Amino acid sequence: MSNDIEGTAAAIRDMSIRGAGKIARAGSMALADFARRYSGTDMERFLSDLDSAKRTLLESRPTAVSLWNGLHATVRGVEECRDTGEAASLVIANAERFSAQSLEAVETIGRIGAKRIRDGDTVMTHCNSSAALSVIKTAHSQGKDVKVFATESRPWRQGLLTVRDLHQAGVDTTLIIDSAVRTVMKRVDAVFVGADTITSHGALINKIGTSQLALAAKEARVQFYVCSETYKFSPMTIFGDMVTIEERGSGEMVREGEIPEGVKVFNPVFDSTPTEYIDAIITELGMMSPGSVYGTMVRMLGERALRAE
Ligand code: RUB
Repeated sequence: MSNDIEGTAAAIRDMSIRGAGKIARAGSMALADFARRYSGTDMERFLSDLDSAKRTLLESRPTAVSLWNGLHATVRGVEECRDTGEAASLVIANAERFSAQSLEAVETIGRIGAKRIRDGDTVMTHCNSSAALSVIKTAHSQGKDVKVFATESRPWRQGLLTVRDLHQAGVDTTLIIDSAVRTVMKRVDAVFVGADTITSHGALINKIGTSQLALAAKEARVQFYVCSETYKFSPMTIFGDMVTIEERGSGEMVREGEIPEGVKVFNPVFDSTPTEYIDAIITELGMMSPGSVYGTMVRMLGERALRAE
């Protein structure tokens, strides 16, 4: 297995590369790199090596379907190639296309979502989502006066990345602890969060605590928007598969010796927000209701692909 595949998988696992969009692009580019360096000529061997590279990357983190979709988009059509040269070129072209479209989607989501921010609005965001930040930064760059409350997002504290990014863009930003969400929600006009996975019935899987923001927003009658590229829609959920919620180590929550031996630590890092808490999903194809996710996926995949499953 190439070092780049192992290296990228390790970087995703230890979260040096993180965020659903970024891990999908990094995985896809790692496959392109693998294809670029491939020197063998045996097609069967190439396909099996490519498949194990894909599996190694997929095993790095289990929750974000963006990784699965990105890797599958990267290897699409490779089995029909006549030789390893053609197959490698296809993998490279697929990866470049996926990456470019993925970055373009984040920009489009920014333009669409920014229309939901009025001059003088205060918004809240959670964790660190490129898609959600694209919305906020676009609104700011259009000259709107927008204030942001950003959650710390324990235990990994991705909120610190968010406040640095927003501050650098010149946005008026306030960091809050996760447990301040309900108190602060009274001052908020809209919530914008990202997505790791959207199920076929429109539920959102995102950073742990997202569902608490949604609940507090509903209670305070604050709009709750999900910013999600369509490659975060999960085809597997159409066939009844459940989304695996990643659990990470106790070391992210407590240091050695900080709690008595025998006390257990539970660290799930994503949660599920039911559809009834979501006002709209902002995608590169436009704003849609959670109820439109299934139809959109069927159109994107083609009904024939679904029946073949
Ligand atoms: C990141 C997270 C982000 C989504 C969307 O979790 O939950 O909200 O991945 O991000 P982690 P983006 O830090 O554990 O990866 O919009 O950048 O794809």
